Amino acid sequence: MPYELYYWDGIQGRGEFVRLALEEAGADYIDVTRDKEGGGTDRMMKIMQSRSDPLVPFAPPFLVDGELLIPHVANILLYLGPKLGLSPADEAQRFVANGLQLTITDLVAEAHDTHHPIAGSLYYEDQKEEAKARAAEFIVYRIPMFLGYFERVLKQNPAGPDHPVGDGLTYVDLSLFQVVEGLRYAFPKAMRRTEREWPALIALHDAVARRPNISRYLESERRLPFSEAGIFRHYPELEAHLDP
Ligand SMILES: N[C@@H](CCC(=O)N[C@@H](CS)C(=O)NCC(=O)O)C(=O)O
Repeated sequence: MPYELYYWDGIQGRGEFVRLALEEAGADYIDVTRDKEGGGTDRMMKIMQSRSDPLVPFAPPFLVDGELLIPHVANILLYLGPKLGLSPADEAQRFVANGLQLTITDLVAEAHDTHHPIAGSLYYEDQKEEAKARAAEFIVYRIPMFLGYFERVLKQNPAGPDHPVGDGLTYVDLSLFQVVEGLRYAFPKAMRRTEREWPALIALHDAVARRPNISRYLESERRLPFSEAGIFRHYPELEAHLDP
């Protein structure tokens, strides 16, 4: 049975962190809302609106594997990692990987809040001034804190700086690739100015991009472009205060 990934149609969003793992592993999966059979979004809404299923998820992404329904990116990757060969072999190290993935979850939430600092239910245009203040803070303090942290994790890995945890590729490597991609899209000026401060992280990003299954995926139609409907959004006014 193929895995079923449920996520909003038309955007990379948080679903992309799961897709990258499935794609790297060459796993058999259905991206339900994009499936050519159609009706996927209705199926997803029906699952989320269930009044009887004890596994009812609050929000996508969620993964269905047979009888199991698993919500939350980090939780999905904790589950899929060993099955896809994308987790450390050592059990204790799997919790290290999960901790890193949960930090990525925090970063993603903060990246979202740069364009929706007041409420997800309001239009960006209705919270633009607050977004400018929030994005300025994110650019100056939070991007360096998060990326500086991941750089340190890479450099402090006893197995070497090629991977954040253990001595082989895990889903955390793939998610860090997506973090760099997303931040480059959303804040190109800020990233151009600062990313040389994180050489190990950028080297990891480049190594992931070169992996055969990932590069094939990135070239495929399955990889949607970033857009102003996703998590990482590019609004030039949010970094207009920076030099080119
Ligand atoms: N912690 C969850 C967050 C899930 C989430 O916020 N999903 C968004 C789409 S990216 C959503 O549909 N949220 C609906 C809501 O918060 O009301 C995860 O990491 O998967």
